[in-house]
Amino acid sequence: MSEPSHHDSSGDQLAVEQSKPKLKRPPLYKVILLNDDFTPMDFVVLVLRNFFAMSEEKATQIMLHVHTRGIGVCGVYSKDVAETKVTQVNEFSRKHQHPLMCAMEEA
Ligand code: TYC
Repeated sequence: MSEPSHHDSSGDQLAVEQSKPKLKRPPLYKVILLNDDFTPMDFVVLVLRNFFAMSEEKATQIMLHVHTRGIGVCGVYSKDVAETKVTQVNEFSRKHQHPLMCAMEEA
């Protein structure tokens, strides 16, 4: 940014720093599921339907993607919403004694 010079009442020069407009959008986060060898496929589909509002078809497609590729994206959210989903899914999985892992990463 430029640094225009100003004069005060005594005539001395003052350097006035212009503030930069700070307009960055808040970051978004991908909520991801990780594959494991133990969680039943039906349970993963239930999680995707209940916590990510997916149809049976979409949930099955994402579950199979994670099963074959090892990782997959459930959705993209603000930081707060992503953190809540990760906590809810992991608590739900532990409650049902499954090792399913849900995590988040910046989109
Ligand atoms: N690999 C699991 C099985 O064969 C199914 C599974 C899919 C587990 C996706 C986790 O995120 C996952 N039962």
